[in-house]
Amino acid sequence: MNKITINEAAAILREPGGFLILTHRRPDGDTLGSAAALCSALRRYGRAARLFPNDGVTAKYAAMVSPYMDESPAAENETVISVDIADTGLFPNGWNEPVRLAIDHHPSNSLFAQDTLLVPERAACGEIVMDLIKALCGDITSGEADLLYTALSTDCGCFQYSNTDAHAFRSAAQLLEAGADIQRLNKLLFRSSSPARLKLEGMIYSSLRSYRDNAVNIAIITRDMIASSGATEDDMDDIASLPGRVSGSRVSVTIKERTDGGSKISLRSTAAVDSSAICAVFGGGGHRMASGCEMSCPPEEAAGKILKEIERAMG
Ligand SMILES: [Mn+2]
Repeated sequence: MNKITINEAAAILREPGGFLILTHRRPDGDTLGSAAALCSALRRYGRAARLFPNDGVTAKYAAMVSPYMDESPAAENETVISVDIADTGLFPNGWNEPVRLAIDHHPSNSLFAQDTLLVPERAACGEIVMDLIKALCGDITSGEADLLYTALSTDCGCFQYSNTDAHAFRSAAQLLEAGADIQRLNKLLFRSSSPARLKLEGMIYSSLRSYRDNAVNIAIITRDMIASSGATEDDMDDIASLPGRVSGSRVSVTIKERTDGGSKISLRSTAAVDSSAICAVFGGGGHRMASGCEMSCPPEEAAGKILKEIERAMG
């Protein structure tokens, strides 16, 4: 209910007893890196701390969180802290209890916790946790720097998304000075993919359809392509950004065949084209530059329908 300051949040961390830290459903680098770094700092401070188990941790992040998530017995009187969780609907599977302190950067945070440290201008929750760790311990270890760099760099797309600001670069500089191994982490997080993902990307690129001098690009991902590449849900991360990589692309469409044969459609566009208005024609919606809709027809037919609306919108 209550919004609190960084010093008030640090005071909660100094309270006696153990700490249990929650990460959000379908966890990303920000929630996992922030939670693990906070857990490490609390242990350095002399507190029993652990991460609540999250069944959605992907292979990329398993090694960095396992020292904090596994083999960590429950302590007495645990204070529950959530990181990077905007609402109770995003709690990890198996958690339905109240939260003492929420640490978050989502402007939409519903203030579900007893106290909330909310800093919406931060690109990543990891930057808020970094300030908290400095308040609690006075410094950041190289292991914590690795975890916080993971949090920050993944939430701003390796300093490429529009949320990347001067503060994000300053945070990154501090983490580098604290010993973050950015060569290893950048390779792990941004410059490596599973063979299945690469195989699927190859199929997507080689079957891409381009219109209007490459201004409109449509990718179709069939169930056959997914099966023959061996790709799993873990391999589908940010797949909707692929057709927009064609130089000169203004509207890009990714159509994924659903298990029932229907189509799930993602649209990305430059600010000049309102992609949410195009998706609204088919009962979908979203943001001006990123939106989505569903159709019960197969992908080929869906491609024709969406192309017609894109042509109309572009004039
Ligand atoms: Mn985040």
